[in-house]
Amino acid sequence: MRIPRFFLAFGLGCTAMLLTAGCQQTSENANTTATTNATPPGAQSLTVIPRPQKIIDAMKARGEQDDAKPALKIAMPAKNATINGSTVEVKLALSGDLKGYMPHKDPATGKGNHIHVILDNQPYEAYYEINQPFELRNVTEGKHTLRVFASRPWHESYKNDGNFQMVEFSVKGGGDASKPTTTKDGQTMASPTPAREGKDMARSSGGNVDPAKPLLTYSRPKGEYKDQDADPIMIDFWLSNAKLQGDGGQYRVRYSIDGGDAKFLDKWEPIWLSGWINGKHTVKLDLVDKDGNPVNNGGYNSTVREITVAR
Ligand SMILES: [Cu+2]
Repeated sequence: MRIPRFFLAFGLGCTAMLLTAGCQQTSENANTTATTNATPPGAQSLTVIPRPQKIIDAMKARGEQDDAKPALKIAMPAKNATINGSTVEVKLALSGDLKGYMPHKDPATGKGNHIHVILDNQPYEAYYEINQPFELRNVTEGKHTLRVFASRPWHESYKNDGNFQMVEFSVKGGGDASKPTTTKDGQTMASPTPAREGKDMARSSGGNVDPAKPLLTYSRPKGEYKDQDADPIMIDFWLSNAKLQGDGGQYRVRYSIDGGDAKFLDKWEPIWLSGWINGKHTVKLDLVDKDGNPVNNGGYNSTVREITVAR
């Protein structure tokens, strides 16, 4: 059958337009996954909103806990300890003015007070039952840092002195994330997973951090945000040896979403951002001085995390 040239050209044009539209959609949000392609394309416009009412309600329901001043100590690993093998046991001692604050996961809701545990500059792991050690598994050989601080069920950290602790330690004969956990002799262990809290860690090594110098510790957001948890999303961080401009100091925390414009946080408190579109996003936090210059401390003061939003 003969197709008139006009229709042929029109058809090709449509195909080209469709292809172009597809490409544009992809490049606008390069990390959009297949499951989120149904989302109408559009620019994301984020706004800082006040502390959400559901968190205000949760604070009220917790009595005095929000005024607690937890004091954490890292009992293990000891400062500058060398750990033989790839499993690092973390033991913490919690004291201070707790006002009823105690880490624990409610089995019904899967939520509760918990400690944020950060190996090197990886995303934190949540640690709930602190009467038992937390295991960092498959930790690679070499020098590492461990940072911990107490947090609330909605992941906002307590920001009092003494709540943040950091130690440096080393691992000898460490793990390899691509291999199963093995014994010293190289045999696969019969029961590699004890009934303890813990996590297989990604490969990383510790930064050359000076604990006496300004240090920005990225905490939230991380991971996957679903449904009502995906809007708004909280940014939260820990700050050591540095005061922000709005708190009478000279530093600022600069943040950028999806590589966009730099915005500044001048008070040490969380913010909530509303307006996320589905897909993958990056969140970058940097500590900068009064002139806007990055303040380096072992590479930890500039952190990018990828998160996934699925509303
Ligand atoms: Cu948390």
